[in-house]
Amino acid sequence: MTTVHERPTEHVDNDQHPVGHGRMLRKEDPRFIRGRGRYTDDVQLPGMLHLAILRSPLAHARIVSIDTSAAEAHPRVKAVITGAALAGQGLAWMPTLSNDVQAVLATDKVRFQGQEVACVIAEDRYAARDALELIDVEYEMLPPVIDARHALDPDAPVIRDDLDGKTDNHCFDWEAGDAAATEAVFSTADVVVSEDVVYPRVHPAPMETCGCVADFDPVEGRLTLWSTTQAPHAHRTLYAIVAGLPEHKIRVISPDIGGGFGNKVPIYPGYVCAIVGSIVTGKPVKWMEDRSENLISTGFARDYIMRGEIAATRDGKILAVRTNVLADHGAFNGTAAPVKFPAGFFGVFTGSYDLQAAYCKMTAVYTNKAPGGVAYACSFRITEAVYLVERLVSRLADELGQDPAQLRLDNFIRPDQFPYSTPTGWVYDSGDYRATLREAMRIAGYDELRAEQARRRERGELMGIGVSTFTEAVGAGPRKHMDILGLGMADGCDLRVHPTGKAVVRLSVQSQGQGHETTFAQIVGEELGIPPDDIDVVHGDTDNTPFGLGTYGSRSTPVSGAAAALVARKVRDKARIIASAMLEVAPDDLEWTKGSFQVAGDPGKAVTIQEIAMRAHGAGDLPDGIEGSLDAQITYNPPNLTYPNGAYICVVDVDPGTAQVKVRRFVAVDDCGTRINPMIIEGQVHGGLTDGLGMALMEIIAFDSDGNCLGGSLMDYLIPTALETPDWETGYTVTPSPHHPIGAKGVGESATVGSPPAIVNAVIDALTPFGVTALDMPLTPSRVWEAMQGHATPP
Ligand code: MCN
Ligand code: CUM
Repeated sequence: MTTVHERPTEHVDNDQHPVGHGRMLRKEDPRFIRGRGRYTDDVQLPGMLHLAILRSPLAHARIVSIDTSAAEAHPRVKAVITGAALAGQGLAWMPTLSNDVQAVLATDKVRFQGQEVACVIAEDRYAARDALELIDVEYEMLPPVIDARHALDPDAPVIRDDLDGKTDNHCFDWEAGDAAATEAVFSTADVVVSEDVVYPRVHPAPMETCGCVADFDPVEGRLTLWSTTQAPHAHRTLYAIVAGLPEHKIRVISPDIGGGFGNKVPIYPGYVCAIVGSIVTGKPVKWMEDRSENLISTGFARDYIMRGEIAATRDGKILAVRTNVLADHGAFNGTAAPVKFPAGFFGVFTGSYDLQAAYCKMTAVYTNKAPGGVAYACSFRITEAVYLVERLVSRLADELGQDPAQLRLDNFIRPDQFPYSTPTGWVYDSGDYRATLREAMRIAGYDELRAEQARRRERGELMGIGVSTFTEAVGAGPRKHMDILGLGMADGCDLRVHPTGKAVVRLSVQSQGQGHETTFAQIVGEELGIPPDDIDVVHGDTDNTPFGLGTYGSRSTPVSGAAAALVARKVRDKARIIASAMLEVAPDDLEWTKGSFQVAGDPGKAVTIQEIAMRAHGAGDLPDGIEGSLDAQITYNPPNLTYPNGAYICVVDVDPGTAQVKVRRFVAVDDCGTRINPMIIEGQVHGGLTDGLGMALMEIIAFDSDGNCLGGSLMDYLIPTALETPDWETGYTVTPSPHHPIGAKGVGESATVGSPPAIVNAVIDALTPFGVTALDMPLTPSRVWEAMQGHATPP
């Protein structure tokens, strides 16, 4: 049972003014609950073959030779493909979403354990796997670079010697803010607190692993690809460029997806191998990775080593934040981030605070680990930024002897300061941060919790209270600032209204579990007065949806949600003209009440949207300029991102004997502007909080010094179960986005961003009697125990 406290006083209550049926049950759930979902692995085509990938057992090694003859002789094997074979077609390397290149199949060297070396295509999945054992690869081991801190050492082996003239493991530098102005503030500040913070490498570990079915029709020259992708249109364009096929000959279908969490944004070598395999064999080819392959080779998240500093006055006015980051990008820069944002949106590390100055310097390096970096509900690296600043602010509160909630209340950007320009160049749209934190404090009973903590400390019990507050920047993005590989980040939306008034809306984003088939029907239903059940949502198929950049960075509601509202308004404008002809009055004399136009002052004279739709398709003349339908299409280019915020309070108990951390209570108050479906929002928040709990307490992709991945199964890579997960308590405030047509902001990643610092702050608070001031995730019993003994172990 989850307690849901939600009755803020000073804000609109979205449960009373829902968007198109508010808390309606999810339209997609009947098919999921009854086992009728259709996932990539459910696709079965006549004559379909199966592909398996041979992966490197070593983190860094030169390939001396590959002998595939025994595998080729296997009676059920149809083809064996190596990097050398791909190189002949110019396909051994592919572009990544960050303007780097990545090996499809290794030709020269392997650069991380689990890297793709060769693939087998066979009549069934088992034969393909068996034949992998028959491939003989001779490697010459090279010393690996595992610790990013040593990647730039002068004697470090060069990982990317494939890049022209590359003599080190430097990937990129990035900076934001004003170094001199920040130094000026720091040099005169009363108090400066600094901390080294590691956000370890974690993995999104979606329930469904990655895979695809490639079907190349040599007669039509047409490729159909069912694939686990969060961005089918962007992927299609990339395939078109790489394969030299025209886009209209490529159809990418992203069917039901069992969780993405950013893991399904990159293009993986397996997709390319399956496409090549289908072209080579003339048959459809399926590739589905297993759990270990997913964990060791696909897009990871985080891996930031950060040094943070915060400057303040003695009485608690926060003045500036400064940070230096070492980013571990693995062997290839496979991050998916807008081109001008190589560090994602880490630039929002100034948090929700009104600062005089801020500066960040970042160095990204290559290491012998899997590529990726942007995944796991990260809001493009805002997770790392929020974690850093929220650790610093709590640390500062300790240093000043102030309450961490009060220090935040005193330093927030005030409502009258919006739109607020941050020292690192973002323009926050709206928020009432104090109201949000006060609501969290009210639900938690903050003052009583502090009193209880004092009583328990007397008794030697280790109770901790952690606070975190955050501002996210979601909804990438204005196309003049943001693109991925040159593709501007706008979204299309098509709306068709059938003669009987039923509608179909086609989106360029698609759901991996977020409930788009419901919420987008609600948006259109609200705008047109059509019941959401009468509106079908089509997504995830490039042949049947308008171009757009896909679902990640919680951009669907901010960008495509706006597109859906505006395309519906376009339909309504057309409907008004037809209604004016039907009612024989001027269009301006009509009033729109949800679902119908009526003559002003004469409510008896009205036509419903369904009647208008029938008229639009009916016999006889239509008003000038109206074609025979209500259909409309738009492309929406957002003027700014949206900036949701939240305030989280966590209560933990640490067992003094075993150092086990138990999250006793967790209060999350989120503000995502206008709330479309409060039930879906709660689901998103519950899931995100559980992600955050996992990262804070147990998840880590670790490596030994040889580069062996120690997190290659769910026995080693721990994720939370119902046993560790507390009853989440959620609440909300509503500060609509001023530039979004319905005032909605994104929410899909908020809780993952905001919860880890609340939990870590709570554990450090609990350990105050031991003088612990810093501790890195994951807070496993052994690590907490070490801290209690006075020495923290580095991750
Ligand atoms: N919503 C709403 N009112 C708002 C904001 C959102 O009702 N004011 C609803 C939306 O209509 C949508 C859902 O909440 O149904 C999430 O919306 P949004 O915040 O726009 O995020 P996206 O739809 O773009 O989803 C992406 C986001 C990301 S980037 C990750 S990572 C993540 C997340 O969603 N992956 C998920 N949540 C996930 N949830 C599931 N079940 N599976 C994933 O893979
Ligand atoms: Cu960064 S995980 Mo989501 O953006 O798909």
